[in-house]
Amino acid sequence: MSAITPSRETDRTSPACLHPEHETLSRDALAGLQLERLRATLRNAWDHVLWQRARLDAAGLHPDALRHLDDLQRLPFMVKNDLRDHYPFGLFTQPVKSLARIHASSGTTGKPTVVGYTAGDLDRWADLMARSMYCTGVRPGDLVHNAYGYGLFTGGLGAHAGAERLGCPVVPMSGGGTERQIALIMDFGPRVLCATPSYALAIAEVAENSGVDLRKSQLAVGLFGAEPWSAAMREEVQARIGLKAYDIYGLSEIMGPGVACECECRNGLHGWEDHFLFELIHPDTGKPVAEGESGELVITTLTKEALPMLRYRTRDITRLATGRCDCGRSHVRILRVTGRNDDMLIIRGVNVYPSQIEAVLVGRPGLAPHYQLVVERRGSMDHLRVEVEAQPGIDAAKYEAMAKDAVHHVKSLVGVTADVAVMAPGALPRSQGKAVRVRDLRPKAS
Ligand code: DLL
Repeated sequence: MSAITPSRETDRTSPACLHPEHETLSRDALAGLQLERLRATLRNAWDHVLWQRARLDAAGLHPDALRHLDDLQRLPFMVKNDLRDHYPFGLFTQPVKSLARIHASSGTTGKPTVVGYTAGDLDRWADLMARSMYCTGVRPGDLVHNAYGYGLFTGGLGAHAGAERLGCPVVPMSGGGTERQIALIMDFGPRVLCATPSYALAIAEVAENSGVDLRKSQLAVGLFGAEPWSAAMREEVQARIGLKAYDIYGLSEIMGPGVACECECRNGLHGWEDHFLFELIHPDTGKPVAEGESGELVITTLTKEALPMLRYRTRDITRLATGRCDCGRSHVRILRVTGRNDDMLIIRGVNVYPSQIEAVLVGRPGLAPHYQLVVERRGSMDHLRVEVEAQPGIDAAKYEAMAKDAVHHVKSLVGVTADVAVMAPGALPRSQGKAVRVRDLRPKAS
């Protein structure tokens, strides 16, 4: 078992809550732990949720019959609609009165998806968030400025509990009130910023417009997630705030933030395999994809008590990398999540994710990293218009030439034909949480 590389001279022994011994387990030992935990999870689901029992029985997967991790592949996937169909608490293993907390997704259409946690679930979540923070270089005592939204969204409370668990004081800002956020960052001197990448950028912009240089603040580490963001966006946010930005992933159905997180090597996000089983499937066939290929992430919880999720289709598209990371951790690496299946646009037969367009636009001379994609139906064809802002101070007479240049790069790098409109600074809405990247003006199918 190799040790995890310490990052700073001041590094302290990792707090016990992180279970560092689990992070470096050999693959065999990890598989043994997963099998034991999977059995307990199936048992919990079979005993307490009739719907799960019926599914497990139909698949011949009585908890005692589970011999290998691969046996789980006999079980059909779970999807978001399964949660909606059992709204609000139908898939919980315990009555609500014995739970410690409820969260719900912000679902833009239909009923929200509701998730529940026992006190033990919250405890493990805090541990995993603390572990995620630790592996980005956050250490006990570091002041954490938490600008993820508090409430039904899991970002705020999830990051909050993780920071406290690690022994970090937290400034519980939530999203919004951007001027105030900036003032407190400058006055309190936090070392760590938690926010969506788009809100981090909005904070940077407001600071610049009011003459505040965030690069002179104490901020050194950013834990950014909850939405797709490109490598170009990472460069942009790092340069403008003056910190090192790390990608953190999670979803409420599975837990919340801290399902996976980058370490200081930034070689992919370590998916915490002592608590989750990760599979990658072809979104159309449901068959596993080969290592290195892109596919949809499917997650099974191994330690969730209140709401065990078995083979949950996240809709998130990514690639997986196995093999021990330079940091010493053995857990699988989830490469950047490029987008959700649901967000994929098909423009004249070409599949496009907003983050691919972002990767082309962000950093192009004269363009600001604020954009939206507008999808319209023209005749029988879908049409894409990219609206992107110019940087402040650029002569509007140049917008047209900049737009032409962007059309060319979008076509050659993403392979899709789009109109591009370069707009004046401030023309597009700013995010305080998850950015809205697509305005879909196509008629809704009835
Ligand atoms: O967004 C949890 C979270 C909070 C993660 C704070 C990280 C930081 P939900 O609101 O349930 O939970 O949304 C989950 O957001 O299925 C992805 O599509 C997307 N997402 C989350 N993290 C990332 C990321 C939280 N790092 C959905 N990169 C997921 C890309 C992400 N997409």
